[in-house]
Amino acid sequence: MQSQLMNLLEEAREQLKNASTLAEAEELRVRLLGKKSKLTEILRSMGSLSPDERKALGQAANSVRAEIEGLLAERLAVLKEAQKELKFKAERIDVTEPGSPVKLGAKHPITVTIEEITKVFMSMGFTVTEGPEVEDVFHNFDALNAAPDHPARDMSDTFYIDEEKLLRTQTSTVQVHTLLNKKPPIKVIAPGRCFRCDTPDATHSPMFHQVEGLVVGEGITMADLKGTLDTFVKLMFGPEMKTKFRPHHFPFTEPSAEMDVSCFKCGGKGCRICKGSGWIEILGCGMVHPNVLAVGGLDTEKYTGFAFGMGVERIAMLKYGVDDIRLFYENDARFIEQFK
Ligand code: 2U9
Repeated sequence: MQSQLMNLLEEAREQLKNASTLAEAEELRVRLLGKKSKLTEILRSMGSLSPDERKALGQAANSVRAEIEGLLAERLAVLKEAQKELKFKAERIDVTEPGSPVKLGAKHPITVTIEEITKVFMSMGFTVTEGPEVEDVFHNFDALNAAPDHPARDMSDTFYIDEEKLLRTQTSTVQVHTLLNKKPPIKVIAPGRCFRCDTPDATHSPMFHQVEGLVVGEGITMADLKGTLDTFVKLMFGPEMKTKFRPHHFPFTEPSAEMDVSCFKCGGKGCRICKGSGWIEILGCGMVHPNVLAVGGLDTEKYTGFAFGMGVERIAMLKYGVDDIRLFYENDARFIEQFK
């Protein structure tokens, strides 16, 4: 039995040396020291021995067990260390590596254009006002002197939410709020989104942006309108720019005009952009109709005013040479990036 124990120890030493994973070592623990192990078997068979023999064999078996346990612990420690090393190797990171580059966005050209327009008007003493995109028939049409049968009121031109509510078709609604809530002198611009039932094409979009302006006070004349808008053009596009006013019609202004500027591209000689005329239309304007001033409860003998409106997309297209309005809404980073 003593020699059996020695063999057992040798076998254990050999097997433990070959155990290459923690799982294998665990398996060996069960096999070498567990209830069904040879060692347990030897200890169980000691019943038939004399007390002296039993004592001697018991001591020998216990020291073999202790030795195997020691070997096992040693092997486990080695394997655990190796496993840790492997884990560290797999998780190794090079902290000196440069970070991945972050792709930076850019301000949208419509935002840039609105900011530029706003900056110019603020330098001339205008304040900026905003209002809701969901409006009512009163603020969008009635208050702006649109006849009951005006075509813009039609369902095919305006997005109605219900009989009364609609998506504003122009930011004039904001100045109507101003007229109702503030006393003259009034000098405001209203930038914002507008909505019209238009089928998208190169120059139309059902959602677009406007900047509109309103000036009301005592003794305001067409000369103030012309001077303000001419100054705006020179500050916005350059001192060499010329302006020209052509008669037009809007329900909310009387008289009304459209303003042309000398062509951005050819400077007035005539080119493809200005269709040979040397001029480009950039905004509409006029003296505020007395019916509109009366909505704000103003004495139309005492107060006069002028107003103007421009399409931001149109200005951005002319300024940056963009030939299709739809490019502004496609969110293609390659397009937006060019305006950095
Ligand atoms: C009030 C009174 C009058 C705003 C004005 C225009 C002329 C105009 C168009 C330009 C191109 C709209 O974006 S566009 O389609 N706008 O021509 N807008 S005068 O007149 C007002 C506004 C508010 C209380």
